[in-house]
Amino acid sequence: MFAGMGRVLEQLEDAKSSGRKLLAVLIDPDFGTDEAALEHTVQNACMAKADLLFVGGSLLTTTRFDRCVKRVKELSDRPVVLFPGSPAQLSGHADAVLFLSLISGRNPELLIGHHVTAAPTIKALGLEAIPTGYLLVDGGGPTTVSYVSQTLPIPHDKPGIAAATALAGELLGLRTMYLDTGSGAQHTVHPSMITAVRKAVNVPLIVGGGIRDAATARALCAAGADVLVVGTAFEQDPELIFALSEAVHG
Ligand code: 1GP
Repeated sequence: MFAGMGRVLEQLEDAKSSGRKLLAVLIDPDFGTDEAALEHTVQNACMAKADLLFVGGSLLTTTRFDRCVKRVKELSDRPVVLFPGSPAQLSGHADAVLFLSLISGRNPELLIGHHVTAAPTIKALGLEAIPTGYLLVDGGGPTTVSYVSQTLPIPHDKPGIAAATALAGELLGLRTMYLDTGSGAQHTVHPSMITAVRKAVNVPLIVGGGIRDAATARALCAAGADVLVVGTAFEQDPELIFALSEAVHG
């Protein structure tokens, strides 16, 4: 779908305007230390025509982040986009980086601090930075991201808070919104919250956390998600990617 790579943000915007839904496969760099599993996941992602490969995680325990991104890029013909949990997760082997502001939280380091640290490196590496409002939503229990970020998620049944937060992010100039219940969450973002945010903003909506089956993927796309991100479910069952890709692409 993304042959002849252009800027990733433009590709997201084009897909949104034409109503094409996208699937992003999230690769946890720690999982990526298992070379055979990494290779299998990336090959499946390409065969299943997943649209994007995200690499990143809220807690990094491997020292081989750059090598993982390089390997993903070598193995795939999809755009590789960093989803960094910290300024340490940057690599010139990627095509773009989600330049994340955790706008559901009130931790200044995640609203501007890490950005100051990362900006010179992003420029030096020549990475496309995609200004992204990150909204952490309660998915049924504490997640690594809520603990590591030291922020409170938006309650799952408060779509109005999510909509107002996303609108503020759009007014501040952010170009995509990422609604996430966190990796391995019990529940996905509720479709009614996605619809409320969809009505509030025009930017592409990325939705992730706890997506494990095709019916859920279809419901989240129907509610207004433009990009679905799936990580944990593919680590547990690499073949699931084929059914989810079909559900997203219709
Ligand atoms: C996490 O949205 C991603 O930030 C993906 O979540 O690992 O639960 O698919 P899962």
